[in-house]
Amino acid sequence: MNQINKLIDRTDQAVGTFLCSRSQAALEVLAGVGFDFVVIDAEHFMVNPETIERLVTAAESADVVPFVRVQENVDLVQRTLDCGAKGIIAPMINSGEEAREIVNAAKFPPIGKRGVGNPRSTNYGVGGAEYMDKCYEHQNENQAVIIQIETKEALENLPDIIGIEGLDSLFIGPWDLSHSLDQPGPDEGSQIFEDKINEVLEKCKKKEVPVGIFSWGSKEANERVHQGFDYVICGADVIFLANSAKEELTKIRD
Ligand code: 3PY
Ligand code: MG
Repeated sequence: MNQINKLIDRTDQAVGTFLCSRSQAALEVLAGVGFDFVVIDAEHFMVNPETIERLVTAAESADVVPFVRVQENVDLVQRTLDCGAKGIIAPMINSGEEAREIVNAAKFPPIGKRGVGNPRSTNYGVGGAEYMDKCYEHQNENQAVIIQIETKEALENLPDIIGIEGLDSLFIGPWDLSHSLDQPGPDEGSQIFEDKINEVLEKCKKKEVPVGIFSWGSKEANERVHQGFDYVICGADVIFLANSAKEELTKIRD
């Protein structure tokens, strides 16, 4: 069972958040307060591969599931999963072809074309060939491939994207989607925008593909859960820091 389904099964409403700061301490705090998963964001922040490995390792000790949002290339996908991340989120995927490329990089044959090796996720091969084969099989099942839907083109090509074997979940990026649709942001209640979100949700439900969405804060996250989303990624370490710092400072200054 892939990580997304495991999370949904365990909690009924899986909640994750982004880690933007590259900080191990922040990751451990987020784990400590009970987030189900943390997404290390290498799309919008300068995170090098060694830092990804360090944070994935720290997440294991802190008992929180580590996903990584990779950059818009496939190179990082294999190595991110090789170092032990429990899943990747690929942003800005616009077609079935692009989604297939991600699945190819993330899944071993026969589902994809990921190359085998003896990385951290196979315990460096010290258990021998048979053990490594088991690792590859386990990773095909257990490492989640999450495709981000956040453009007009992706909506148009949704039927091609959604049916791809090896794709474990879709995740809506509402901010980019609102820009791409030339609609006001998710916080401004555009009906055209909400209709599009509902369309994705319904199509995923029909195909039994787990679907998640980003929310800036808890109010929006609760609404999305009630709407039927299987999981939410709510906020980010830097957003929480900004919110509580602002609140405390205002209380002193006011
Ligand atoms: C977006 O809203 O565009 C995102 O990528 C959020 O994760
Ligand atoms: Mg985005």
